[in-house]
Amino acid sequence: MKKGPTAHFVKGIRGTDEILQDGTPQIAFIGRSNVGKSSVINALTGVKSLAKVGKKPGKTTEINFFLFRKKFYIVDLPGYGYAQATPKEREKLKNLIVWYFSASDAKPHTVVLVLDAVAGLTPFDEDMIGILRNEEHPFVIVVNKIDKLKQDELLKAVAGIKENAGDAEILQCSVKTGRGVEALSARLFGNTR
Ligand SMILES: Nc1nc2c(ncn2[C@@H]2O[C@H](COP(=O)(O)OP(=O)(O)OP(=O)(O)O)[C@@H](O)[C@H]2O)c(=O)[nH]1
Ligand SMILES: [Mg+2]
Repeated sequence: MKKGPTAHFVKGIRGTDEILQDGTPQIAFIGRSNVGKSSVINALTGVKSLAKVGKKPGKTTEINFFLFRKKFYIVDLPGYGYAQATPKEREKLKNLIVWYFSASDAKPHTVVLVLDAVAGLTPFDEDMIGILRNEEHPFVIVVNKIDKLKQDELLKAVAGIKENAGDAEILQCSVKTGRGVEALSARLFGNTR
């Protein structure tokens, strides 16, 4: 028997929706625009074109829910800090993100804050960490695009992130080379299939 894909798109929301409270654990991905959130989601699920990659940044205006292995929602949130968006657009996206974490009925099982290894932790990310801590959402930091740094540069970058991220758990990966993706998958979803 041919097996279907392990993940599929369920819906995109812009406000309150019954999906937020249907009991399926939500693993929510957040981070600056272009850090590779969608790429990480596709690598974890093994479904190549599940979340749209590298189209126009800043165009994701909804909170997208994907059902994974029939038992998790992978939640792809819009990226923040997209420089080219108008202030009004940026404000709207920020409000949607803040709403999901602070005002909606969502209680994400784990929040995955994705960073770009080269850019490190930006003020936007520090604001986000503040919100996650305030709301007591469990989160992990994933440093993506580690293929872009030499080993000593990477060590320095991760040390810098650690310094400013308190005692947050930090994982590393590269979607390009595949390094760290299995470990991230095990951390987020266990090894259940
Ligand atoms: N070198 C390298 N490039 C990567 C990696 N992961 C993603 N990219 C590239 O980074 C760009 C942005 O990736 P996306 O997955 O679309 O980023 P995103 O965070 O979902 O962006 P938004 O949806 O705009 O918020 C694409 O061109 C990807 O191919 C990686 O590990 N290494
Ligand atoms: Mg994306």
